[in-house]
Amino acid sequence: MPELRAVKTALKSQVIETPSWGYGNSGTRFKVFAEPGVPRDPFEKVDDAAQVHAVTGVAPVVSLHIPWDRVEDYTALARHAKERGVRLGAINANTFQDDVYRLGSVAHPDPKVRRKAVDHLLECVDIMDTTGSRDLKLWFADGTNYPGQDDITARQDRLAEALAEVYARLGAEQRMLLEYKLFEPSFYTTDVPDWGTSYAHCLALGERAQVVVDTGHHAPGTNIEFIVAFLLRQKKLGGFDFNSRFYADDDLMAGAADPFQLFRILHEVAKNGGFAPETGVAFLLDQCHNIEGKIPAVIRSVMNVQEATAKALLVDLDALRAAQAAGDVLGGNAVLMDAYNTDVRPLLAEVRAEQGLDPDPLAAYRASGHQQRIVADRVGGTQAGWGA
Ligand code: AOS
Ligand code: ZN
Ligand code: ZN
Repeated sequence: MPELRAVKTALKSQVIETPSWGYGNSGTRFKVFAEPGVPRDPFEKVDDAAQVHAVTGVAPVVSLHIPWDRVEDYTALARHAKERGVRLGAINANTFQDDVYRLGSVAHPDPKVRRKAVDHLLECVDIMDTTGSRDLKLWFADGTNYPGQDDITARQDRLAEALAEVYARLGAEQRMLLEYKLFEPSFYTTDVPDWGTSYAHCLALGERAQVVVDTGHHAPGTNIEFIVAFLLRQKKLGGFDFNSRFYADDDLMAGAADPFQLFRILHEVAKNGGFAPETGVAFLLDQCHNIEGKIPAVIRSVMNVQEATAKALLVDLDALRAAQAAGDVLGGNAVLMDAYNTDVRPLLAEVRAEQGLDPDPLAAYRASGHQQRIVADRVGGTQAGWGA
């Protein structure tokens, strides 16, 4: 059995990065329901992220999205984060919301549009230099809607050229994380549709280019844990965008739709050393909270990731390997299910108490008075997400 003290230590040192855009208003293309008290600027988003960290103890990093989080002075924003007990994490680029990107960004047929897109990515690296961020996170909406609209191979060439220019600009400690997505907003071809395409580009670029697995970006039934295991083995797993999906890129709370899938994914991470900081796997949330309270939803998501992590760390790997070596199919499966079926909530409550935290982060947040304060103080919050 895994040693309980080691499990607790691993749980205490877990780092979950929360997304600035998860704290703002968002919605579907049908309606954005505004929530009172949402942040009016990136400083207030950082304030909300700090609240999540204050009650969970494992969310000390907030990732930014440029231009949604564009500020005059990034040093001031980084300092503000530090004062609040958190730090700035991945810089997410945005090459999808300007009119010129109708036919794509880095893979656009027009070199002038490609230049604008690459310049934006280079600007994001400048920002990373100031904020001390390690990761440039790239997701491209690029693709086509109709057969014949553009040349698939030429688009790959343009994409590769753009990525190479940006990769060359990275500092020695910085990484490029390339996200893939099956479809949407392009419906016929997407230029980075799957982990294989992302992996191939990252391989060509170099060791500081790695793949991001957004759990919502796959076809139904895809075995995501296989992808995770494969990428870890190849040292190409840069990180996760955690969220839940029922149908497409739903961006619901991580661990809500399929906690068993999250456990299976994190089991591969645990088994293959992915929680060790030196492996560099970033554990981000990429979520939008359309109808639920935003800060409590982020807290719940962090707790869901913690619960799945605890279960993954409780897998008896010795027993698992023994069963596998003996060809004991049901035995191996039982080892995994035993861990998954363990109620880890008392363990996590204990871990939090040992960290000087309230065992119940949601109750702690409710008692903090932060929600009442922001509703009273903040008027005219910003809309996070598409089109913001
Ligand atoms: C888009 O579908 C991707 O999941 C992005 O990672 C995300 O939603 C956001 O744009 C951050 O870049
Ligand atoms: Zn994502
Ligand atoms: Zn997405």
